[in-house]
Amino acid sequence: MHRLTTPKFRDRDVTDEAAYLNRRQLIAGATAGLGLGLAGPSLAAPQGLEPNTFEEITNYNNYYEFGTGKRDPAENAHTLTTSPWTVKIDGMVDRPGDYQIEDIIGKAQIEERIYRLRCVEAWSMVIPWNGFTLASLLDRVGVQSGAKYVAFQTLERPSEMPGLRYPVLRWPYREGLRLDEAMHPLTIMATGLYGKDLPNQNGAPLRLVVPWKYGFKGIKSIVRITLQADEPFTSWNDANAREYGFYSNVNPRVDHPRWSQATERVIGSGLFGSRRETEMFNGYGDEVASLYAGMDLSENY
Ligand SMILES: Nc1nc2c(c(=O)[nH]1)N[C@H]1C(S)=C(S)[C@@H](COP(=O)(O)O)O[C@H]1N2
Ligand SMILES: [Mo]
Repeated sequence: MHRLTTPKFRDRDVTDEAAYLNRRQLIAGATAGLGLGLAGPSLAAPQGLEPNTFEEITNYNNYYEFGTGKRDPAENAHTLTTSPWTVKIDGMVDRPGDYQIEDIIGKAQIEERIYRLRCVEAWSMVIPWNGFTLASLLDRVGVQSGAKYVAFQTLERPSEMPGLRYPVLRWPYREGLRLDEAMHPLTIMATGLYGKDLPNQNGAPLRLVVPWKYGFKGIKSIVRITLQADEPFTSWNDANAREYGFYSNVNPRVDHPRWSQATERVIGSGLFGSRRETEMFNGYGDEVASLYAGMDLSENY
């Protein structure tokens, strides 16, 4: 079981680093000896995750409201006004309303979570997020019994988001989760990374992180959360349903129609070179596989 919180990662020193390298070598050696290779069970769950640098995490982004280039969000997102910021929480909840971001974050229990991020484009990073569980926010507003899904919406502000001029997606960017996925303890609302406020290009002031799903499910700069009975409209599914399913769980055995999902390019210089094998549920299968028991994951991609 990997660690959910890693309070020591920020003051990790040379000794920790050496111990970490040693452990990785031992694991690699053991699995090689058994003929299991890198996909062997010892490496199945993410452990000893080595975070990407702050530079990498904040300069290689997807945030199409600011342009489709990987550098566009870092160059353009500084124009985004993130204060004041209101999140409308509505639909099937006991306490709907327009919540101020200070109120949401102020009452939340902020934790650190080091998670893999696997983009559907077959690249990956490791990001040390700060945030709180979505479940804690949903508990606070009171989910009603008929609610089965959670819908999320990003800000749509053309004056500050140059990418909205291009009809790449049907704006605003929208995403959604099944209620049990939303309530899962691994699902967080991120408010920061590396102990700093979330940079705009990473989705300030509030973005979703669902580590076992492709990165596009992690909707940025959220202004609305709606509890509802029906499966939500989601932007990428709308743009191309065959390529982007509602579930979009990371799955090395279900290829994108235009490329393989078996491996991923590691941003930065990884210990084992620049590619690694993609893991089922991005390595979080022990925690989340039961959510999909009995489902055909190539049908429900
Ligand atoms: N509103 C919005 N959210 C978004 C996106 C986007 O274009 N717009 N891109 C998604 C994709 S494809 C990925 S891989 C992640 C990237 O998050 P990061 O830039 O913080 O690494 O954000 C996701 N959330
Ligand atoms: Mo992505």
